[in-house]
Amino acid sequence: MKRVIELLEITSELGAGTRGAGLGVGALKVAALNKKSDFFARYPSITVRDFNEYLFQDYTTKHAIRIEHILHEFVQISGSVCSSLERGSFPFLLSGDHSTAAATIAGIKKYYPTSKLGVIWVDAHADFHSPYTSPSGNVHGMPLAIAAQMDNLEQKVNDVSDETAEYWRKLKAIGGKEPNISPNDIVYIGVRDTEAPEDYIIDKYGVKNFKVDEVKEKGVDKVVEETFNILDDCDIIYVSFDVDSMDPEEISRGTGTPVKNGLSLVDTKHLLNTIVKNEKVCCFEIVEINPCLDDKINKMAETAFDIIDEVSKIVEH
Ligand SMILES: [Mn+2]
Repeated sequence: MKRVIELLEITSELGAGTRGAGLGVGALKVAALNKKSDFFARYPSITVRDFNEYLFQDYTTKHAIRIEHILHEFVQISGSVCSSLERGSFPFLLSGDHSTAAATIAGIKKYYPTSKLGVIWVDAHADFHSPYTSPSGNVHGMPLAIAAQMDNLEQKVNDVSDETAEYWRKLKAIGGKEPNISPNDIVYIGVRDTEAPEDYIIDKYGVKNFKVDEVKEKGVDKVVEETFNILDDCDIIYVSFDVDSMDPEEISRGTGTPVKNGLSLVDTKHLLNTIVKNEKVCCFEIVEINPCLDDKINKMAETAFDIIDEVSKIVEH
């Protein structure tokens, strides 16, 4: 079946610890204009309401910062993703911080409640924290724990307030009672900055992580082949691309939490282009472009734009 892209523009940055990820979509548009690309004219686009106005207010939930407003935002995003799928479209999300991926997953499962959903997570981070384990309290480190309904109390380091616990329960329940994904149906690519509680989950469930060196040694084609073998019993697949998976020295530091020794641009393009060729891929999301932190003017967004321009054409091929 032909996949028809619908862009979802998500400007929320409530889950990030550094300000500016909400400007990622704007930075992509500037890149598109300067490159005289028709990308934003090529596809219909929907803007999802953000709740960034709450950034100007204090928060009370330090182990899951602004979680009550993130919950509101999740309702909007999951609804938009589900509606897009209902229209027969391929939701292509241009997002701010990575917390929203949990809402995207919830939206996919809302439309495909009985399908087994696999997740390809291209990122420097495992994003498997909960309020009970997070060192920062930033929810952009928690989307996979939300989607898999994982508290990881065995590795608890924080005493979480009743208020936080209540919102955390609601956040995990987005999309239904059952977890939206199983940890076994996640494949990481490029993850290289994790904390002990995340390593515990990765080891416990045997989550595969194709590290940067493994990608270099094996080559992208082999990595993609093995990724789809691991996810062989999944009916549909969601691809989540955090730009911090890429090497900050080669590309730019225009992202909230850059980590050295990342994927090269050549490998990243080859990787994503090959992954989205697979017809099981039903949704793509790019996150964490932060032009305020860019040390090379708008290089991160320009690079990210080149990537999504190619990926989008392959999706619709
Ligand atoms: Mn991430």
